[in-house]
Amino acid sequence: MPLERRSWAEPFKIKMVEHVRIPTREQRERAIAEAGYNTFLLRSRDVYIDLLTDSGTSAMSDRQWAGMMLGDEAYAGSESYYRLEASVRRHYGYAHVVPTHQGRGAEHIISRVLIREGDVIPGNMYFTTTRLHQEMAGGRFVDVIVDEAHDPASECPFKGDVDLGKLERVFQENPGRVPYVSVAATVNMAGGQPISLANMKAVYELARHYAVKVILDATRIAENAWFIQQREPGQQGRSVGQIVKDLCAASDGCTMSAKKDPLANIGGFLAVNDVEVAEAARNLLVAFEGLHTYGGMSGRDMEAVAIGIEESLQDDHIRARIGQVLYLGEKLRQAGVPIVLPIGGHGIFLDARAFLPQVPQEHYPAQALAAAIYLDSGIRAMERGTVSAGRDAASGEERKPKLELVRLTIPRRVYTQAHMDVTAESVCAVYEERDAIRGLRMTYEPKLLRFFQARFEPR
Ligand code: P71
Repeated sequence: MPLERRSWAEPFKIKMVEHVRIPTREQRERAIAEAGYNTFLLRSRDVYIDLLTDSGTSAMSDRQWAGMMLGDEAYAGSESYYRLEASVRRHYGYAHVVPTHQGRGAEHIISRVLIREGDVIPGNMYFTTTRLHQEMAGGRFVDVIVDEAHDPASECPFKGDVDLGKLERVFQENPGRVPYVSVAATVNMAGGQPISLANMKAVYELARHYAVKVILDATRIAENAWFIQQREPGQQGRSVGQIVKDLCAASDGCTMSAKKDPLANIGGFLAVNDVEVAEAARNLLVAFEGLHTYGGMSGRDMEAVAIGIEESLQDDHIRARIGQVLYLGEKLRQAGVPIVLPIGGHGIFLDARAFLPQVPQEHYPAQALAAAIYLDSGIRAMERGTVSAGRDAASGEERKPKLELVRLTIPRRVYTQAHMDVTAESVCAVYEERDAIRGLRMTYEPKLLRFFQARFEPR
């Protein structure tokens, strides 16, 4: 039954609740000023509906909590590690599993193992931590995503696809200098947009032809698989789990942040098929993460991830998860609010350039819009524009991304439809008052991943 015709409902009922405070206008004004107009610097007690991220913010199931009690906290050879390993092998199909404390731990390790100084890593749009680790290992990231991905209004169903022409050019221009293709499913910075299975397979074929590996960022792969099931010819009637396995089979390994799809509050892993890569990764692991049977996670964390993986691949779960995102997105679209289309997997991305055409990019329109939404209602969103893009590693110039976005990210299994209604009402109210919103000036700029701790003041 298509999502458009029948309403979705959560395939669970609620067993425990956490109260939230609704800050007053006065409290919000003080809080955002104290946070330097950066939503990352707000205290969560000052937030009403927290749509900063879907990372580590999911509600765990009773089964996951029960698993936590069974965690084996042995330093070496934990049973919980072996359960995690079995779950990863079974559901994603890779041979070797290297646990890490979270996604960027896996990115750090794989980047150090595979990248040499001067290497080039093509990928379907950058992600902040992924690119940083590639650069810190001496590599340079090159964007080879299809052009449609950079156009918020394009309704292309697979905006996460790699442009095979661009990819082949990178291979030809850098012989011997491309260690792997970095493919994400879904593509976070493009708006949670999926890559098609056909494109994933074509990338793998082309890379194999040039003897280049493919490393998949599987952080939101279940959401990607859902879009494939809904949109890709020949994929209807196949389960999300089957499609996930096919996507993984078209790669040599993956990095995973278990804080997203796998429904855990912390955790991650690197999984690969090549035993030598796995051994090299495990050697570095003991220096940076921990022993190869925990990698920075406690036994109970590994249990939560192992069970969460299984739950994340159930069709009724993913249908409700994306159904909720779609519900919010449709409300905003119908109200004429400019958002990235098609509506993505993990959140709604407001097009801040179209929303605030009076604010030039140097005045950080997306940062200003996120602050304005918080002021209106206590809802916390995240800037995904110039501040996130940072500076070019070589020239030191500010990067000017085509996409200047504000992400309203929906945690999994946490908020109700009424919370989505309140969110839509707040964004619409800000949209009505948009002419009064001015840009920001940066007053403090950290060197690495500046968006986390940068401070601003109103212009
Ligand atoms: C998100 C996050 C968390 C985050 C990271 C950096 C800046 C702001 C927020 C994390 C991802 C991700 C993808 C596709 C790898 C990581 C790193 N996303 N790949 O979207 O989305 O995983 O956070 O577990 O280290 O809010 P990690």
